[in-house]
Amino acid sequence: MSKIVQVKAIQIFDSRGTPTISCKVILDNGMEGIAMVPSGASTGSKEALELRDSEIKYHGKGVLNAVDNINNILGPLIVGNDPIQQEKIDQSLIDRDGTNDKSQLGANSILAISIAVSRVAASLKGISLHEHFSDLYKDMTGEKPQQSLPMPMLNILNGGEHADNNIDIQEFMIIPSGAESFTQAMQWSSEVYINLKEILHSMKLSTSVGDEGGFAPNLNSNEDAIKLIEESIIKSDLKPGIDINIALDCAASEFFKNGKYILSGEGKELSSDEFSDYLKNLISKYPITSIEDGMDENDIDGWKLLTKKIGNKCQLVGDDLFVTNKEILSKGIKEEIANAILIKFNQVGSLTETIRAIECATSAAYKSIISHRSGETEDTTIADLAVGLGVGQIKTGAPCRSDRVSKYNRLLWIEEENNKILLK
Ligand code: 2PG
Ligand code: MG
Repeated sequence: MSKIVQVKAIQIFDSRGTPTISCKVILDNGMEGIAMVPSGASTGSKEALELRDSEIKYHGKGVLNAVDNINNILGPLIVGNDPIQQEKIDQSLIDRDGTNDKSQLGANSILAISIAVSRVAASLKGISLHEHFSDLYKDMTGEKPQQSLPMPMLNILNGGEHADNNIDIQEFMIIPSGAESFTQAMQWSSEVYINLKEILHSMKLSTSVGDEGGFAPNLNSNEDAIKLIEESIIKSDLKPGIDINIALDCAASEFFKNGKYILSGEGKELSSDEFSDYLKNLISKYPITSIEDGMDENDIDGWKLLTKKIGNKCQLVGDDLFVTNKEILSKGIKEEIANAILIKFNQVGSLTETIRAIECATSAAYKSIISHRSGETEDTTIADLAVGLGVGQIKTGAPCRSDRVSKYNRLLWIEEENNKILLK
């Protein structure tokens, strides 16, 4: 048995230039696992706490206290443990923090260790990280998942909190559903992305990009964004609704004020009923097969309405709604709201709890989508998580910018090296 001998963290930077944590777990045989923690901009209010220093330095966003918590408290706590015992290690970190939302020592500190432990455990076993995740799921649930390449959801037009334009919906994604391999899915997506750039350029619209690598032009309405995407699919000699579908992340909590959905870009103030009709109208006109956070995270009646109206025709994904939290998801399942969950491990703050949320979704026939955050690093762990657990879907931004393509590039290698792991 190999043991953890040292856990070491430093402060690094994410794709927005904001500090985040990098953590190394080192074994007695010299092996190392390294992890970097992502960070969101449109966060759910029930997410586990991301510990930030409240000093003037780094605009109050330093993570030096969280780094200290790793180096001085949490790291020493797990020295001597076998890294294969992920659940046991995660539980001891959670217990040492002792709060429900990890606010004592920080979800970012706990997650950094949790991921680094999994990475070094895979090296120790001499297997790929996705294989290791598949084993972990089996150890925790008794069921070995069928590994698969996930269908990518690529955010090619950014609005909301992720861009400085006037578009209220946060993400306009393409899903290359008709592709037969991950490589083909990425080829089509990159062609659509470049064609969208050419169309925007020819219309004299901005081609600079938002936080997730998608373009961020000013447009008259959300519907105009969808029309431009449809046009760029056609310009790529692909068929909207057959080769490529469209997905939205409304991130509706960001524009829900005093009981109304305020679409300031198009001068509309809508009730829950009206906004659910607005979305229903969009899916009837365009090949939209997935809508995330179509309602505010606390507008449960709105969610019920939306699910009743379009839940049988469209994937309805809870992100801010469920925050990768098994308990919150279970409640939502009972209330029959949404039919899918977005999985972001930093929303809950450990690998074990992330896997439990996925298991809970699967057992209720809710779909899971593994997701990046808008603030990312070159860490590619989510690519392996999507494959190892065979969840079938990943969203990790545009096919542009290293923080986004690093995940897609990892998946291209997994496809190349595993001819038995197919696109789901
Ligand atoms: C989302 C995410 C990722 P953020 O809302 O789904 O796209 O954004 O990380 O800012 O919460
Ligand atoms: Mg979201």
